[in-house]
Amino acid sequence: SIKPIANPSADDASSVASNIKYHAEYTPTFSPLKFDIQKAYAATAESVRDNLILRWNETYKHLHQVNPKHIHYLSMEFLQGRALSNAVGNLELRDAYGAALQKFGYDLEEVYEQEPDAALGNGGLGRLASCFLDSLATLNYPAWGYGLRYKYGLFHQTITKDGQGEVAEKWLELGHPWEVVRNDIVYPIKFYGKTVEGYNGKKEWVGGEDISVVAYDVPIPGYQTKNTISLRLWQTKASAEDFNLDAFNRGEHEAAARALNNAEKICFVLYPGDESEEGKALRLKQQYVLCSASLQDIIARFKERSLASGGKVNWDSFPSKVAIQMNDTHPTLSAPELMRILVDVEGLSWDQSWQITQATVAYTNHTVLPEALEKWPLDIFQKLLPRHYEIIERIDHEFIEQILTCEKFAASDLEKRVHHMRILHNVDIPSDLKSLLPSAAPAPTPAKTPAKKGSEEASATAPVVEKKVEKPKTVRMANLCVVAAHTVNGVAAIHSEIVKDEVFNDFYKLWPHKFQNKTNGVTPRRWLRFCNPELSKVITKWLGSEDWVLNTDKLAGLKKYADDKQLHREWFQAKRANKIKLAAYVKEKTGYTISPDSLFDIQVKRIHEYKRQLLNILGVIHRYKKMKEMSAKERKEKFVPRVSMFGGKAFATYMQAKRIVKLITDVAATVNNDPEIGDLMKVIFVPDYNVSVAEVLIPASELSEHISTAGMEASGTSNMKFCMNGCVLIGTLDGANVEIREEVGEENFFLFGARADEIAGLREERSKGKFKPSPEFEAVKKFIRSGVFGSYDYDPLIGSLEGNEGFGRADYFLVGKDFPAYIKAQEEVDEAYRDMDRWTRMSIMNTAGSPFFSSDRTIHQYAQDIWGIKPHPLP
Ligand code: DL6
Repeated sequence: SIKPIANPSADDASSVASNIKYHAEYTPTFSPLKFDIQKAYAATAESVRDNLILRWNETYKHLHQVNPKHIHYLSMEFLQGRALSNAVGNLELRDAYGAALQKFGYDLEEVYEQEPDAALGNGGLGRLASCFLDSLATLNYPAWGYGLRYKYGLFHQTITKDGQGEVAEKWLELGHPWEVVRNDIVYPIKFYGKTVEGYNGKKEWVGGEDISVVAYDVPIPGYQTKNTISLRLWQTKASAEDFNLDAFNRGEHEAAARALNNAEKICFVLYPGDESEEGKALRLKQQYVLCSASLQDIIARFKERSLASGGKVNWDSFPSKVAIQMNDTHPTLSAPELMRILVDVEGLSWDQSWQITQATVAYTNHTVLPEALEKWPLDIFQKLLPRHYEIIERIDHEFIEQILTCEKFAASDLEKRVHHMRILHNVDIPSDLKSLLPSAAPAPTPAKTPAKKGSEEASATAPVVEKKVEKPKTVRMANLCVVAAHTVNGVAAIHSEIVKDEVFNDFYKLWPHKFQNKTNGVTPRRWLRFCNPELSKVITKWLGSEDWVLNTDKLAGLKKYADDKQLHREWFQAKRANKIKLAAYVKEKTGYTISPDSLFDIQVKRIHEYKRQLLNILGVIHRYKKMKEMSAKERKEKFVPRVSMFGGKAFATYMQAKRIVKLITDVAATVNNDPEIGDLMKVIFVPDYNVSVAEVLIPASELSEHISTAGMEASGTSNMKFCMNGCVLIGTLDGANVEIREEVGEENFFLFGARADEIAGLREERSKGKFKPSPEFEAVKKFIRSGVFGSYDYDPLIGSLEGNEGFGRADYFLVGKDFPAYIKAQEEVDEAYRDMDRWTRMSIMNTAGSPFFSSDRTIHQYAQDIWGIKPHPLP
């Protein structure tokens, strides 16, 4: 609704109000005739940004003077969410801005909601990067975040009767007040072309396609500090010279703008489809843009600061000033790009450059899924980045030599190890290294006696006509990361063990010192204090101060009141207020009515088979089926009223995940309209799950599901957010669940399912047909096939649980195996929820057990153990 402009001058009492007014008048993003809520948002955001820019400049000046070592966090994803509420919160200006907006007739919360999420990420990996920035700023560490500015984000998810649809995310459409375009920070980027030897014997990369990138800076404010750091997002562009005016005037409009379009499309979307060659090349271009632009920027600053402090550039000091963290394998090209700049541009020797590179870069692994460890087809790579290919070829060569001369490996399996560990895959071993292979030893002379026809020997000596199958040649980015990085870390204790014992076991044997664990964390500012003011108030009251926001350890102080009835009442009321808010949100977004008296059971995360949303919905179907078989009285006695909520995006080309979304929405349509069931059961799929939606869902949650096949979820971070907000978890012993359960106490966690060390054996059993599914599991599948939830063809989905022909590996994610244990654990949940005292105690113990999962703890550990950086607060 459009409200008439208030008369700000009449209320111009506070400086905040006058600043908002100033921005409304002098930076008119919208019509000057009205001060509607969108304009109120834009003016408020600009007013807050003024404040940030002041702090930002001071921080930069201070750090420029002191010139300490900085961490540079390179990530293809940053899931920032909304900035206004976070900045107002971190600057502790809530009261001031709330009162100022009241003068204009607006509510601060409503103004917050005008902001679209900066959704430059896919899931946990991107949100982790954003939590890390918040902690880095708050803890006064010198830091930069580097990413890409995707015009259309990942995608906006629509939910219709056909399941998930995808449309472009329009977060930039109305402008984004939180970024400052830095037209003075522009770097050239090259693709394709070839390498030539220059006059001095140096390699030069020439020809090809040239574009530029420009920086967009986003201020990241810390909490209770003036320190404000930068997230620098790169946007690709072509220059005006690349626009072919002659062609345009001839009417060849598309051709005239081709160079512009080619440059700009690199930053259109995150994770463009990569099935086609073009798609693969585009993704690799994106990764190179991120790495090259960031490296050029880091090096420019290093040189500037070295020269400013009076001396000349001392390259050996580079690692004492610069740490680079590669967030997963996407920024792997940082290592060869740093090598290229040092060797080709700065003229350093190969050996010196390699030492500097290795001392600078570190790698975080976020997945054990083999298909997610990136491999680039060698031909595409070589064509697009010819100089980097040469550099990688040399790194690979030196690495093979190291393996072949390493005493840690037995001679008998050296060749296998080389094949497994080297960076270039399915590429011949360089001829000069072949002599180092054990098989290069002269073969024993063959026996002279003629073999008998038909004997084994005969077939062994008969000429074999080998069918040559060309194996795809690839560049394995994870292997390059491990070779180049000084440190490799996993993101939860169990995951880091799997990284050492399985994913990179050979590398671990070679370099045990490289491997570390850094259990993930989440910022308690956004994920408790700001998103859950109701519960925060209660916590602050009982702990006697708000110190816990910075010193999360203090939350443990709640333990001693865990049985206090007064705290129980207040805790329950806070949760209930959040549940009422969520019920209104669900009504608005889905049209379904849910009761705040029900147990709110939530699973929100990317939709993936290993995360097993399928197990959850099969459990829901099992309940529904049981309810339908009972009388009204029986079902009321047996089941606690429950709302099962789901949210998350399925990757656009991941069909099985999209079928899971479709099944959930079909079940919702049936169950929610079944008059016999009423409030005893509701199923909700919350569309377009993102950070802001999470901020409504998580505070209202009572039970949350983290039910991945053990060993497959690297960590999970929503589990930490739920736990902080007093939600009880049901889950497998996977990722950070393991540590959460230890911290909150096993009686406050619903555990079920096979353990990680049992999975391989169970899969083997399954593939040999030895697994006998439970009758309940069979009945649920039959129920779906009977058409209760509509006529959609669920065979490809249900078939995957049975290993039907054409449907891939037989229940690879062991849904059938864990199903009975899951159902039992859910029955325990019902029982516990009937006893509200018990449940509230469990809820309190979850919040009290959450301090370890603050990203402040994680960042301190990275700073000390990996990056070697120290806090530098503004004086
Ligand atoms: O470390 C952040 C986050 C973990 O919490 C999740 O468990 C993990 O799945 C995610 N990893 C990725 C990487 N790609 N894949 N698959 O997103 O990282």
